[in-house]
Amino acid sequence: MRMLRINGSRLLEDLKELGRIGGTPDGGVSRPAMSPADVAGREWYRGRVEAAGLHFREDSAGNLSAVLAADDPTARTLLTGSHLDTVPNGGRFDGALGALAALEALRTIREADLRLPVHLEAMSFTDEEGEMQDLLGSRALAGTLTSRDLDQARRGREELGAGMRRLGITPQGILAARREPQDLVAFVELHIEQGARLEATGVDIGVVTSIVGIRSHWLRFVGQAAHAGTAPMDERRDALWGAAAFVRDAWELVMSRFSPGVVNCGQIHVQPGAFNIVPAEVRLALELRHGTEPLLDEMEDALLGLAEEVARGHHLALETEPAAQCISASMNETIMEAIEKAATELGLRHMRLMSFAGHDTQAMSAITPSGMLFVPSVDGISHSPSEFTRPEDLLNGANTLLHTLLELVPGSG
Ligand code: HGY
Ligand code: MN
Ligand code: MN
Repeated sequence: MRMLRINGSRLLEDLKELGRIGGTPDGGVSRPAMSPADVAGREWYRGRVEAAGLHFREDSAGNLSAVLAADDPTARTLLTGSHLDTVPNGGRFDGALGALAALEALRTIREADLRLPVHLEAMSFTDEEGEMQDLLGSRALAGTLTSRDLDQARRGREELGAGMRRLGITPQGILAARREPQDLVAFVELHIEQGARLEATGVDIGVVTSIVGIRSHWLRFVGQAAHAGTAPMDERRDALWGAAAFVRDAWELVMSRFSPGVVNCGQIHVQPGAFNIVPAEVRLALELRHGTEPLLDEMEDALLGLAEEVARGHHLALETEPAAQCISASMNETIMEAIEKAATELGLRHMRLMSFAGHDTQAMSAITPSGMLFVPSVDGISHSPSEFTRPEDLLNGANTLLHTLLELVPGSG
């Protein structure tokens, strides 16, 4: 089995084909979860699974998978995979690499006619990127998603409802998608690093030790609409002036007190929204990340306290609304060692590192031993059309995933 390798040209061709679905003129891709482009990507994936002679499965949360069944129907399942959905105008490798390399690993094992004592299942999880709810599909599979999470869908219940109808899923189905832990062996995910540490250190494979916790809120700064010409500057209750002051102060707070934690305000909506009206209301997306829950608690309190203070100082009202969150997670030592062994046998340099990107693996670690491996991102760029990973790194990652899975098959050692 040591000499087994994936079919590199087939994987690269799959990545190219999938990248055309929702492809953007600047070489990026836009397949936000539950969008028509996402539906097209899912249909394409189903075709590839069936063309490979693998069993296609879709659960009640819309998680898709390819299954290579063991001869023994009572066998447990070794899971791998990632996600097909993307951020708006994102890159061609975030999620796609892990989902398609997992499919390629199953195809390779099937073609080698290896009879394993476990079912192998390559997943593609619903809405990893949190278009509606962070890690929606993997948290549903792990049984940690709640109806409150669905109520807090980032695009609101109406758009969530339309998206669910597009996928043919229901809230009840999503909340019933939990798998039994005793049926599972482990979960392993291949992903691009989305940062620059591997590239900077000349290392081929990143072995993830832990994954960041993420929290998010909608902040609503409320002032008073007024005439942009006649209202005296010192009497204005300008919601955007306050929100802008908060963004600036939040940056400084996190940089000075919570590094390496991070904060981001990725969306802002101004009402009424006209050149000549002083903004009455601003809705601001606040996201914060840190390595542990206690640090996140401290950071969240400090940021929400800052928002209150800035609102007061600008004579504004403030409303906060939790939006989505996912809990930080430590990776399983046995799986980290299996990744390191696979990389070493393939002659690849590897290093352990933390992930400040969120991943399905952190959701899966709630239900089964989970681990994750990275390949380098050129210039550390991701969530951008410029996201790129060299073909040899893509194939190194896929072969390391293949041999990690074989390493984790019970009795294979
Ligand atoms: O936002 C993230 O970290 C991930 O790409 N969903
Ligand atoms: Mn991802
Ligand atoms: Mn992403």
